[in-house]
Amino acid sequence: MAFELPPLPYAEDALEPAYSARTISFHYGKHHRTYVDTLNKLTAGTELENKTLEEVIGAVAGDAAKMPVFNNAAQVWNHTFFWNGMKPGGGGAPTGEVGERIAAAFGSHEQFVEAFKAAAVGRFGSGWAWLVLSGGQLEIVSTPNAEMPVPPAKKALLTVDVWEHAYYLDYQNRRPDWVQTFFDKLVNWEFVAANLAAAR
Ligand code: MN3
Repeated sequence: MAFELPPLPYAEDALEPAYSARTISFHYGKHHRTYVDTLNKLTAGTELENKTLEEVIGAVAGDAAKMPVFNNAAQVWNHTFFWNGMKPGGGGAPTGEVGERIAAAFGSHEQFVEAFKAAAVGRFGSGWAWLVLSGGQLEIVSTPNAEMPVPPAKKALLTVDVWEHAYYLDYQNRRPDWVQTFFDKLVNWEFVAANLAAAR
């Protein structure tokens, strides 16, 4: 059973104008699809081809000889998680438990967004910024390249892709504007709430 590109949870133009159909057509249709295709080529005929995506990531993480498999498998997982963290008409401050826990951990929603932007902008080169649950506490982390927070120590709640391919067509070099817009217009807090509930 080959690994498959999961369907987008919305139409390619559903996040306009904050995140353009042109960006999604490349980011989902080319970049994400290529990670899936490459993972299938790298695992075909090996003991990895019938494992789940999570099992593949766990099996090859930290194995220098399997770095290409890890990179492509992790990028498939990260992108699917990223797409689900956005929705049409999203953004704004979260309510309920997520809102309360963000205020408790970071002071306010605005302070949370500033801290998240700092982590995203501070990630030199390509990578990801994440909201995670770590030791029962909300925490912001960033990871390089394809790496992700490793459960069970750190459970991912939300991510923003800060590879240039994620934002260059819409925001050029302005990574802080991309992250600010993600939180103002795109973030799907129901996804975060569901991940938080599942992480306990
Ligand atoms: Mn990407």
